[in-house]
Amino acid sequence: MTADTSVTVDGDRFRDRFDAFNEIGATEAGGVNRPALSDANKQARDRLVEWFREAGLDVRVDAMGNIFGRREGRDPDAATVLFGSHVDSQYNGGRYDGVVGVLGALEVVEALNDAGVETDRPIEIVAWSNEEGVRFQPDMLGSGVYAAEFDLEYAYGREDDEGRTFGEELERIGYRGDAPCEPGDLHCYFELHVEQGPFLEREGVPVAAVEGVYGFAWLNVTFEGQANHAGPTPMTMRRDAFVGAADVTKAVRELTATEGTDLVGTVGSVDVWPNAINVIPERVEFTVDLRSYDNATVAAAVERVRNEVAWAAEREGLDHEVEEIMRIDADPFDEGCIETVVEAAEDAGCEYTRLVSGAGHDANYLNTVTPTSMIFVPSVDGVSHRESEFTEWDDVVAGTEVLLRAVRKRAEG
Ligand code: HGY
Ligand code: MN
Ligand code: MN
Repeated sequence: MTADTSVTVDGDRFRDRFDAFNEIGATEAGGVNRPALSDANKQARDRLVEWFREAGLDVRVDAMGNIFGRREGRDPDAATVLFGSHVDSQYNGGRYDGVVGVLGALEVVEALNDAGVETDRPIEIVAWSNEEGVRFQPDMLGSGVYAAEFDLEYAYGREDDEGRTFGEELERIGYRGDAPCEPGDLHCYFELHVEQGPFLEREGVPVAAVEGVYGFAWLNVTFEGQANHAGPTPMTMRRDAFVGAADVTKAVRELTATEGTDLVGTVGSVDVWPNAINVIPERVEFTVDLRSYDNATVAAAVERVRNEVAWAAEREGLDHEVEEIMRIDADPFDEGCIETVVEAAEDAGCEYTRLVSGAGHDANYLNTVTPTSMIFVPSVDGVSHRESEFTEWDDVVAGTEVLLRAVRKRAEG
């Protein structure tokens, strides 16, 4: 398909919509707080459904609360081109993570509507539920059920810190939809997303065709020691659960900071009980996030962390438990879809590069059910999962122009 510059995104319309949307759950520090299935997430969902309908899309919500907007093509029997991302956020998250991909997809539909373009294939845009996995682990739960990685019963039973289940909360916000959570006849999937790393900015390039996503494992580790008075208890009599957690944290850093490996590791969430200044910690529960583009590297790291937990427990006389919350394989995206993104960038006259994503995305799971690729735009200072997350609007528009062309290449003939 030759470059047709008559169909183009409206960057101002898109930015107005983006700013209005991010007023929902806005935080003082300029970020957003819209965790999955929260009241703010419901408000965001309601706004999306309203905008999807205004754009003439046929809206459906599936059993996991994934929201789809469908635009028919000339050939009703043709497989669907699906594209989108997520709108749930970290507790103190950024305005761009996920939202750029969902509102960018809507902007693509608006651009096609403005130009009166009818595609051959039907196209669908989507907002996946619970991509972040901060309130309900694991992450990418909505796309994971859709791709049959998890069953509905498991997903509905996932609990947040207050013991509320995913199923109850989905019901409470009115997004436990009737549509089955499973793929229809899909042609391919694209996802526009901010890079969430420093590479594109360092290269001075506005767009990347994403070749694949790191695999990763999430562990939940619990140490049980013994609470006691911080004063009179001799050091030789202590069973301090936090010392165990500190040892494992140090080991994760040593394990990942070794030269020549792409392995990264994070101890991100720590719960200490009783968490009092003058009481020896009795119980510490913490998470370990391990990632690499090589599955064997992740597997070896999980094994080593399990050993480090056992050794730390031994040294400090602690009981211990390691639960593997999730494991997802690294997977190269579909070469054909990567090529489509590259051609789309060339058609848009946009400088581009290729890279692999260290962040997980719904595209990980979509890639197991249909040919998939992603489009990245730069994150200023490589920052994400922080309220100061920022991407230059020209770069957002450049990425959306590439998404528009990639979708058209696949949906028109
Ligand atoms: O963890 C991730 O990479 C994604 O934000 N869920
Ligand atoms: Mn994201
Ligand atoms: Mn994220």
